[in-house]
Amino acid sequence: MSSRNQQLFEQSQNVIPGGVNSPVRAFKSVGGTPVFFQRGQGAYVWDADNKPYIDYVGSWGPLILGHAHPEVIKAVQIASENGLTFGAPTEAELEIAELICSLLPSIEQVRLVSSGTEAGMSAIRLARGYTGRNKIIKFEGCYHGHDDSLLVKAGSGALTFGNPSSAGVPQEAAGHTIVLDYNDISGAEETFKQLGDEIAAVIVEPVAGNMNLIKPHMEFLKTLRALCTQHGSVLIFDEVMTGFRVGLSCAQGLYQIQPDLTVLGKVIGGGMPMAAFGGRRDIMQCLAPVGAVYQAGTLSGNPVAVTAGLTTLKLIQQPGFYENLSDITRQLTDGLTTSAQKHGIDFCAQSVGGMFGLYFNKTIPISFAEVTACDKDAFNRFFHAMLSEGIYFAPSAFEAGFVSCMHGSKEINVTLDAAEKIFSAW
Ligand code: KE4
Repeated sequence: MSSRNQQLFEQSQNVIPGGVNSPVRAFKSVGGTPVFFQRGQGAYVWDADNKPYIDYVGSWGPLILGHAHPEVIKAVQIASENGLTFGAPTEAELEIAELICSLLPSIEQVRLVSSGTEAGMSAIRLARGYTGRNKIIKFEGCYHGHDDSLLVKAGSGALTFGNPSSAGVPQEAAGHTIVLDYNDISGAEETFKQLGDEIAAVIVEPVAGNMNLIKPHMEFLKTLRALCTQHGSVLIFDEVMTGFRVGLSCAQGLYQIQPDLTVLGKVIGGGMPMAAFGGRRDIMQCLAPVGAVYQAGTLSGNPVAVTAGLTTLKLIQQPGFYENLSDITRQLTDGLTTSAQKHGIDFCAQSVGGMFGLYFNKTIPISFAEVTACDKDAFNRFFHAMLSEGIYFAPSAFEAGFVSCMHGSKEINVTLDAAEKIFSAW
């Protein structure tokens, strides 16, 4: 008899394209039937057949406190009883804006929106409006949401402009975007040498998490900062994933690089639809209603999402929060690596704060080319074997994984025992 997951997936595909509301959920990369979840609590989720899993996706990053944290739920319940949205300013929006500005010195002003895509798209428009320039630079393998300007793949050569990476994106929209290689310092230097005063912005994931996890070379981020300063371009750190995930000061604090604009999402919404973009006051003042760059949103800063975010941002400030999160994440990556290598399997892993990457490869990849050369079939085999053991990793070899503060030694040991069982029979 087919599982409830299979029944629901078959039914969903009749009324929802691919049966999902976001492509990566469809398991296209790993194969098989996607898991429909009905409940989450702490480090655990339960599928439509009521099977429990230890969850290492956490809704792709927002759930740093785990599922249904009691303080977040309570705060959301109270906020909801006072009204779901007003389409008018609220004190809660002021409170979270002041909190974000206090936590990130690079952010002097911030605008709340409802998704990371909206935040990234708005930051690009703002940078273009501020500089009066059109060209932007992004990096192969980095994902900044599905705005036309950013759904772009590398052109034929480093200095040619991008081509759409999706149907429906006009060449005119993609044509202003240059796609370079992540961690390629000389490529960035050469591009700015040729086009520097035409570049409105560089947008980069300061730790890449959308081509599995790729750490930046220290010199890479420093070079981007120096080039943007030299040419009057806006350096945008897309911290939708790394924001308050890799540390309380985000990746910009970890690597001590001050961007001009920062894009945030995921953790700041605490599981509710909320994102933000912010940065230098002189740039942010170009935004309507003060400046000429238009940006708006019916549910931007709605009080329920803001309350979930505020509660989350308060709880992650607890002493030792990130030390513990980083430690438990490292226990996972080190344990998996030790187990796989003991059985002669080409496997390695790494983590930054509460996010991690798993690679079926001899060495840790440092570029898009290297990560795409990792053994995807081996990952898919591992993914499904672990899923059968009740361990839910991201359903793609090209995604990062996430740990919450509710993952403890018990969850890590159960995960490592399952991995040892799988690797010993590899
Ligand atoms: P959203 O529009 O999905 O809220 O955010 C887009 C986005 C922007 N910037 C970065 C660095 C991101 O990682 C994301 C979204 N991340 C993906 C996970 N790789 C979300 C999962 C999905 O697309 O369903």
